[in-house]
Amino acid sequence: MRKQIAAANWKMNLSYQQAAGLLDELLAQQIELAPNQEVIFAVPFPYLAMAKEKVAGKTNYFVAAQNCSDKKSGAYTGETSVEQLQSIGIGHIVIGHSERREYYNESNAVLATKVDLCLAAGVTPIFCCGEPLPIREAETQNAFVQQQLEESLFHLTVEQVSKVVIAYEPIWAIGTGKTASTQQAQDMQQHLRKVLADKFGADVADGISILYGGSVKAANAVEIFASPDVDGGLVGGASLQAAEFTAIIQAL
Ligand code: G2H
Repeated sequence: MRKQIAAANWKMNLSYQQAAGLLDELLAQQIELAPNQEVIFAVPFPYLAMAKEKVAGKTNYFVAAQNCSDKKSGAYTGETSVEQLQSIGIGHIVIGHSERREYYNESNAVLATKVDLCLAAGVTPIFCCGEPLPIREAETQNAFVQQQLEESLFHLTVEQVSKVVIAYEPIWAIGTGKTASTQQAQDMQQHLRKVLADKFGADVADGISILYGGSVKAANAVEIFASPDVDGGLVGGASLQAAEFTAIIQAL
């Protein structure tokens, strides 16, 4: 059975005190997770250790970094390596969020390197993909997102790709209040699973969790998560409010 995941992406929001308070409030809900359900908090770097401490002992709750360096180690001022993150117990890293691709020019090739570094360190990459509005309007979104997968994931072995979580996030639906329709999300995610099946085999593709991201909130999570190829969500804005994110977890 595929993992169903509610992943919070806090981006560059919240003070340390606000972040600690939000985690306290959320974890106080004692939301019971089924064995195949996971909750992941992708928090700013300075809060990783604090967040790790708060989720310690809570089954199926994890903390993720929002990014990592594409270099293994060395003289790269201001960067943080996968191995450094792994050494403080971080087991998940968000790779290739559209904001990284757009504002920091992260290419499919660079993201392939980051995925490799994660897998070499035993860290799960949450690999983000998705098309901008002009591509959606030109109705070429399937080929565009397929190419992102081909260029960043297709060099992996079957064993390696089985450890990747994918998040499909149509850029036109991120932080805009616009959500892809349930059918649009399902259609793309079904397409991606077929692309993965053609390359790696149906069994492998069936085991890979594909999350949807882009203005997921309490009011739409149940419907979006109900689609057969949507295995949860990567949630930005709505993950900053305890009640909203609690409802999203409960929608898994
Ligand atoms: C997409 C998403 C979280 P939001 O970036 O990754 O953000 O839910 O605010 O659209």
